[in-house]
Amino acid sequence: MSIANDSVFSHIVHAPEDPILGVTVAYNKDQSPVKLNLGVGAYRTEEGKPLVLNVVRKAERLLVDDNSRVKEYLPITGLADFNKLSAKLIFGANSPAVSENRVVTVQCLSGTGSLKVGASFLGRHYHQKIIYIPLPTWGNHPKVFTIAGLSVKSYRYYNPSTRGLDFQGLLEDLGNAPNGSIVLLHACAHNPTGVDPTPHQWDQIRQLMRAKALLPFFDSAYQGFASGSLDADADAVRKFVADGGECLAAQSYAKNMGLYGERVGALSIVCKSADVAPRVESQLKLVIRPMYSSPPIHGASIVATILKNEEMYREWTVELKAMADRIIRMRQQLFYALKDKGTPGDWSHIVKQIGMFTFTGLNSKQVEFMAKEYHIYMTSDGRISMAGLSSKTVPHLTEAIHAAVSNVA
Ligand code: PLA
Repeated sequence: MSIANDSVFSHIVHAPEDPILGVTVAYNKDQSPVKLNLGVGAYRTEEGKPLVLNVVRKAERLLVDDNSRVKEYLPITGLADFNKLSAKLIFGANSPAVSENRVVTVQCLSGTGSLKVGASFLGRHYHQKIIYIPLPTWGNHPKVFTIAGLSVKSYRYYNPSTRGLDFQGLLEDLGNAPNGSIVLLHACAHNPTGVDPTPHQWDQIRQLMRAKALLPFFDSAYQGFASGSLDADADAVRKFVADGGECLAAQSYAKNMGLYGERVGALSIVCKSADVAPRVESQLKLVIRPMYSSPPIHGASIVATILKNEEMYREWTVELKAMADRIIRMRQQLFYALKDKGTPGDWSHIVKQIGMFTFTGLNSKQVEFMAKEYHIYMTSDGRISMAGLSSKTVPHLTEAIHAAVSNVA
């Protein structure tokens, strides 16, 4: 009898690749010298290379040269300095919620880990087990919240015909949500659509949500990447905190500090009163301890080093703005290239949308065609990472889009 056939795992079926990370797998297999990966949202330089910020290199050198640093376990909640500084970064330097000790912040494994810890906490301790997520949203959201035992529903967000916000649909769907439901909101630079509510619309969303006691859970994966300003990109979150109500916020340093693989992030829970906060924190520790015990030390130390040093912080904001500006330039270059070429269709959404992605409107057949004929890779919903584009590759992408919309229905 063959041993292979006896595997206790022989019933297991092969799972499909992840819709976003699987694009990189396909790209890696392609042998073409002109191949281009616009799938995953990872910043590239004009030369198409990954970027480690100068200020990050500097912080790492300081850390390495500091012999007083050791590799002991961090507390379950992570590096205390990092947590304080992260709360300040998202809620603002003068946030009353922070100074009144109403905010609990725990270091987590990047944005995904922060969402996961928040979701598990809510699944265990929050009375309403329903979460509303925008349609569409980042593909990992429904998975993270379902596994936490929450029932995932969606609210209308994007209108394909206007390529803008379906604001009426959003208000209707949140208006019909059961009281107390959790609502996932992208803090800025909505992924995948690049469409954000205006400040006035945010205000209306906030008022509706507070009136129905809907609990906001902000996903802030792109602070600084939308406008180039860390403060402007935190505006929506800060408005919700300023009204005295409660909310959760998941922060990621993957994009804005380029710390993708270091997995640095934070979950904050803003409570109404300072007496609740320590109890919430004690329960977060019970979520984290059996999951991964305590978070890694290196990435959080980099972030804390930069955030607490005025000079390095300033340097970071300059480098961050340069990344955001390059993305905006890519939008303009692609838009004008398509216009000059006379590519059928209205492409103005490329310059109107913000953040890392353009939601092109290309359909899955056209996406497939571009991978096959032009070796250009993107997610099947037609989302392209503008951060993966450069002046050198804009013409090739323009050719490909032109051919796709001209030849594939
Ligand atoms: N939230 C949103 C809205 C995101 O777009 C991403 C990353 C995350 C959270 C998680 O990021 P982190 O765990 O690395 O901090 N989205 C990427 C990568 C950039 C991915 O899918 O993992 C994307 O291409 O959509």
